[in-house]
Amino acid sequence: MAIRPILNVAESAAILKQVSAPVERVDDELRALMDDMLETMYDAPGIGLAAVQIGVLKRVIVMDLAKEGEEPQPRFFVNPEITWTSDETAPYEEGCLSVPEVYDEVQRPARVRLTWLDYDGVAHDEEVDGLFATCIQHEMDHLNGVLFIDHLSRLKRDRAIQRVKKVIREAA
Ligand code: K2U
Ligand code: ZN
Repeated sequence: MAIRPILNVAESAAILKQVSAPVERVDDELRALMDDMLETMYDAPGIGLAAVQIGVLKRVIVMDLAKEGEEPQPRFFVNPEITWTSDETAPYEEGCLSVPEVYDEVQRPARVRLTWLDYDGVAHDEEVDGLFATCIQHEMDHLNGVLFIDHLSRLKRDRAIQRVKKVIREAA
């Protein structure tokens, strides 16, 4: 297991804007990647992470929605697909590990139906809501080269990128 650097929009926008490729097979090499993604996410800390955020253009997401003090509940999504979205939407104050120190409200479908392969390559098909629905849509956007700031106004998006550039400059 290894903690990998997380790409940010100020330095790696070209990679973060790319569409990730489907996974051919769920094997030990892919499981090693998912282990690294999970360790990197916990270290950030975050509740979700897409492979593109550590520079790997594969359609893989990890997530853990367990709250502080709860038993960790890691989830692995290989080749996830959203097959249905509710008309009803829900707002959430989103952040992103690739857009540090920027938070803003994003409206997304409140419920989605999701298919995916898990850590062992077993297929799943579930309808989800709440933070699970919000987070998986945020991560699926990453797999399609979309950041949550792309859902904001042009002015807010440009200001967000300027803010990240300042945050990265000051961290250097
Ligand atoms: O993709 C990422 O950068 C991780 C995201 C996941 C996420 C974004 C928006 C809404 C839900 C999940 C976050 O940076 S993880 C940080 C976080 C923690 C608690 C609640 C929301 C975001
Ligand atoms: Zn993100």
